[in-house]
Amino acid sequence: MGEKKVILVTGGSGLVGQGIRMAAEKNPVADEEFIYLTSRDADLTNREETKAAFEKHKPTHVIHLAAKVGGLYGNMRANLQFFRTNMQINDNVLSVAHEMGCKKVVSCLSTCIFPDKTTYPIDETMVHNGPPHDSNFGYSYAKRMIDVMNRGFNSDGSVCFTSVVPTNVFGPFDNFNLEEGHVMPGLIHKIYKCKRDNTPLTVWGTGSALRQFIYSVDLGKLFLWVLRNYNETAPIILSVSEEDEISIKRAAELVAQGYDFKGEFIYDTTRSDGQHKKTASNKKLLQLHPEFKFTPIDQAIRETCQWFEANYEIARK
Ligand code: NAP
Ligand code: GFB
Repeated sequence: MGEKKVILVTGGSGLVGQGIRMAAEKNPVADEEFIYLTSRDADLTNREETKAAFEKHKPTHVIHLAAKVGGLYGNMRANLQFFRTNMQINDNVLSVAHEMGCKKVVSCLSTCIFPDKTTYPIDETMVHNGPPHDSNFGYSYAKRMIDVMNRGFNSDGSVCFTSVVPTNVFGPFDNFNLEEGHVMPGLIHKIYKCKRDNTPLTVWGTGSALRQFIYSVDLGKLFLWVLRNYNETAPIILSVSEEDEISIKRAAELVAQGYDFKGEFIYDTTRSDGQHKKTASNKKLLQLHPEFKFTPIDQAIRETCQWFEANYEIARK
């Protein structure tokens, strides 16, 4: 048996954190103890509270997820707050983890932080090659600074601070709030109500934007693989393949299938489409982890619709 690992998961109560918890509970490893933090345990924008949480749990490893997170419209309304809050959280967590002697920290970027004007597919070398899409510049620059700090903390070679770059994530325990959340939970929430009330579905934007979606259950497994096997400073994209990219219209059709909803789709084109596409390559992941199998998206959406329906009262909405 190896040396005991105490793995602190910041943002452990959220969509991605719950995906990691499900993966860790399904395949437990004897020398790994997971601790899932929520903002009630510590407000990580506050350095004293951050330090107290680390002193209490004495982690050897950190999966750093905690962040101010939102969909396109939440970001468009509050870019400065997304930048400042996430800069505070990230600087506190990474600097305290380093001070406390944590051996490895896996932080979380996002495929929406890459340059808006770019060639495709996007890969891990392109993070800083130009300004991000204007709709979420605050969140994007704060995320990019994680990569800068990782290079700084790793400079003496004694620790491994790295990051992953998930594409759009969805699954159980998501934020289903229509104005602040992401598209997939928004469609799941809306179509649940359209089916219940026999009303037409309003899709925001033209429906022509393209996205790659990863199921939180799959992402949880990939986070554990990164924790145990990936030790480069450079980030690694965690996404389905380019050919799995779908339009928002197709995503809405798949959610409608998940609920057997046959009502009308209305497109509210007064709402922004945001980035048209942010097609990312998962070539590096598949070269290092070739046996990984993603859940088919129609199955993942169906399971998430079932979770939402069964947990409607407690779901964040
Ligand atoms: P989420 O469901 O909103 O969860 C956010 C987590 O961060 C929650 O546990 C929340 O705690 C915690 N948190 C927020 N502010 C905090 C603070 N001031 N102090 C301590 N904890 C705080 O978000 P998510 O989708 O799981 O995102 C997790 C990570 O994945 C983030 O870094 C995000 O940028 C990244 N990511 C997400 C997506 C996506 O599509 N969702 C895509 C790419 C990357 P409470 O529950 O107590 O509020
Ligand atoms: O997930 P989402 O809000 O953010 O997706 P992004 C926005 C796309 O979905 C736009 C369309 O093309 C919208 O027009 N859409 C259609 C909807 N109906 C809806 C709906 O009901 N709700 C929402 N939210 N969108 C985010 C970044 O970009 O990606 C974040 O802003 C984060 O920072 C996230 O990184 C992963 O995919 O456009």
